[in-house]
Amino acid sequence: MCPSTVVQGASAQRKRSTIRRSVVAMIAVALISGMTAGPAEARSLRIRYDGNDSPMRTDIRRVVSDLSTSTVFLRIDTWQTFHRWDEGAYFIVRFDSSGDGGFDRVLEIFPGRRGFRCLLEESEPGGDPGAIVGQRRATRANERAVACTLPRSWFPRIQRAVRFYVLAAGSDTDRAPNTGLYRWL
Ligand SMILES: [Ca+2]
Ligand SMILES: [Ca+2]
Repeated sequence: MCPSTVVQGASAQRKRSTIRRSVVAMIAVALISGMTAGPAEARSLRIRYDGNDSPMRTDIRRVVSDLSTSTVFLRIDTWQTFHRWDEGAYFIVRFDSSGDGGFDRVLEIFPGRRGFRCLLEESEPGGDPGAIVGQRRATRANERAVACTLPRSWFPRIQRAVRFYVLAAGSDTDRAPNTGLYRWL
């Protein structure tokens, strides 16, 4: 065997073992990312639509909810753009989270000094706010949306039958849904 053949053979072997190592590394990465993405948290994205049915700038167009094992996400989309200083830039959400027919939490989304805030309060069965449970900064994906992400632990006990409604409040109001309550987060 001529020396150059030996050298070529050794280099081909090195190349093969490098490829093998890369393949093993790729499989490991795939497995790890699969493990993190695989048993993903149970989510429950729900989208509800409400008509252009009030003269308000903050007339509700869509209510999006998503419940995970650790958070309650609620987003309100409006038909028009709105800002903190607009009249009626104030939303109230009343929850019957334990599904027993009386309200137990009130969420107020209101304009703070630096942006919208999400204030969660306990509720009287009739819907009047009581003691403060917690407060978080709201997020805005665009000028027609405002959203709150709250710890699920702030709610007493979320049942599948959780019910709620959203109100845009100002000199006028828009309710979503127009009658009754949304079911399930
Ligand atoms: Ca509406
Ligand atoms: Ca409505």
